Amino acid sequence: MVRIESLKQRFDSKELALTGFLALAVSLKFVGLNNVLMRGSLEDPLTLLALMGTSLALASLPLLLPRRFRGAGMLFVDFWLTVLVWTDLLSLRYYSDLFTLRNLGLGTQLSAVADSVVALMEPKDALLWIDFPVLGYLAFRVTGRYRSLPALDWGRAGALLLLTAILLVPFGLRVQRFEKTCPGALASMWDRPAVALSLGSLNYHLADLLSVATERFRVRKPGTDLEEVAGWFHGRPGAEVQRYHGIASGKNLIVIQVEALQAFVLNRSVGGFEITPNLNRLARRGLNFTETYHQTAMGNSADAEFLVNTGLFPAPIGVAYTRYAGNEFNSIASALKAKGYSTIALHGDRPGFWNRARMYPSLSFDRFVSNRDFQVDSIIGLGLSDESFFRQSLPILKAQKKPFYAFLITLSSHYPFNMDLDKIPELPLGELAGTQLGNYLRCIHYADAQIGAFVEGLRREGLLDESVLAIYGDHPGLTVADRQDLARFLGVPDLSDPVAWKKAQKIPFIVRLPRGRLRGQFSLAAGQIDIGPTLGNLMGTDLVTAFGQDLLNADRGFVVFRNGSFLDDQAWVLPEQDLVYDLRTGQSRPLSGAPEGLARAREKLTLSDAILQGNLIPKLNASFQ
Ligand code: GP9
Ligand code: MN
Repeated sequence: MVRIESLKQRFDSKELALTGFLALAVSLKFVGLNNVLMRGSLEDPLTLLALMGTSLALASLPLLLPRRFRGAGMLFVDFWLTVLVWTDLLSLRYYSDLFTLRNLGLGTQLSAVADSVVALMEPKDALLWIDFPVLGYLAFRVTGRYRSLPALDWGRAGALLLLTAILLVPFGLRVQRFEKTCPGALASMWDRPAVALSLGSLNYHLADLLSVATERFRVRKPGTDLEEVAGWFHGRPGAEVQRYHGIASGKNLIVIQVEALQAFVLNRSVGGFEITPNLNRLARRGLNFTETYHQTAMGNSADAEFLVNTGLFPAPIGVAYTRYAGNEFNSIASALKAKGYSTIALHGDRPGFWNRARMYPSLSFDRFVSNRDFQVDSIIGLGLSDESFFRQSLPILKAQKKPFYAFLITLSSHYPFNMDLDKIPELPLGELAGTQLGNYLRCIHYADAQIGAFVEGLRREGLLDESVLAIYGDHPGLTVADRQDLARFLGVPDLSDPVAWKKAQKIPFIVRLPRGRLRGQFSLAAGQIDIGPTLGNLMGTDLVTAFGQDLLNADRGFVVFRNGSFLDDQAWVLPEQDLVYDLRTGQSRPLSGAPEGLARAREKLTLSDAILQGNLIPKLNASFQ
């Protein structure tokens, strides 16, 4: 009783009412934002409670200030949270994405967008500010009369901090539930609007803030300095001494990253139907790297793009596309731009997904054609159907300034492979009908047909023989849940041993040179990180800061994975598990001492991480001059 009395004395009821007003105004703005993202997206009571709790917690913070600054503090909170909502709205209109603190470093891109910011504003945005003069007036009335600066009141501060902590409990519970249903989603932030739909838009920002603020505690500094990284690259032989260097110099480069494409589908039939007739033909008549592994980590599609385009490893924590879009990069596009190429990326999803709209300029793409530019006339799953995507990409490439580098990312064969199946042709699947594997085969068959039509279109337009065409899969689509079905389909007794499963997850990597020049099967172990150097060599450029190798000149495969495991043509080493697998027999044995390759694998990862964390590419480039 005594305590409550003493607390009562410490809080002015008018100030509390003002705090409530501010919290309500802030809540309404973020509720409105959530409704712009998706109507009814706050139906979940915990999400709504978390949004209101956080609003009230933020609105209470000015009460910690000396009396006479409290009104100004409230205006400060209101102002910046309103700016935040407005920035989100503009960002949604421009990028279909939300603001993130991580993109604050993208100054150069901001200046490009600055002109259009005003154009993005709408008269109704003024509604966001109507509470501001009201709050200003009331705050002046309530706190303007205070003159003195009382000594710090610990009881009051303690009560307020306790209240804030309690108000943030729903946020914590909501995050916990989200992490259960979508593990790793907060660290990867693959789709910020989706996170905001789950957590509530205000709490998305809180999660973003916490993630940025705690980053330096989570990221271990690689302790590698510029000289060490530069020394590593300087010690390598230059590309010009390599075979086939520049064999396709001056030609266009068209790279297709195919969603969830695994290698086992190639040259395989179901019910007498070839699953991927078009990829099979391309593989037969071109360069086919049959032992290619995906090296993606948390960033799935985005990591695949990153590995291929930069020759760097995915980020050790989080996702390079969302965390390091402000860095400078050497990339296939930057190397080809230096030779006078125009560069373009095309994808049928929202531009903000995986932060692509911010990342592509950093990867030196001149233009990004997304679902905002395509006519979205048919949708499968996450976005524009592959059929429409390729149909509309063809005239864009035809009109593109030559020579060009075009990077196309497909979408329709996305997990869980059952979205809009009615729009995808049937396959005689037999007992696989209706299973995830069966649906996967249908999606891949569909994607293959669209690639086939695109290749024919390129031929018709006279582009095919003027271009190098490269196709690869971004990451596996099937999961361990499909293992038994897959084993039956492949006619093998079991896929539960790690080597068999690892091999079942291989991805295709196929290259067609103009007029089908160069063909052959290559069975050295390869990774996505090798794709850039291999294509770079054919195009007559050098990706000077790539960690992969040109597969046409390598005599040994060496593939390092983000988790520190690595493989060559004989063995797969898992240092964390203290195991080596023989890739031919599948037999394992414990590691005895440091295996060959361990130091090299670690070194590559450490140096790549140092480049990302230190934004070292500009300095490295200077060291090459
Ligand atoms: C989204 C698409 C899918 O645009 O690239 O990404 P994923 O979920 O495979 O990382
Ligand atoms: Mn993908």
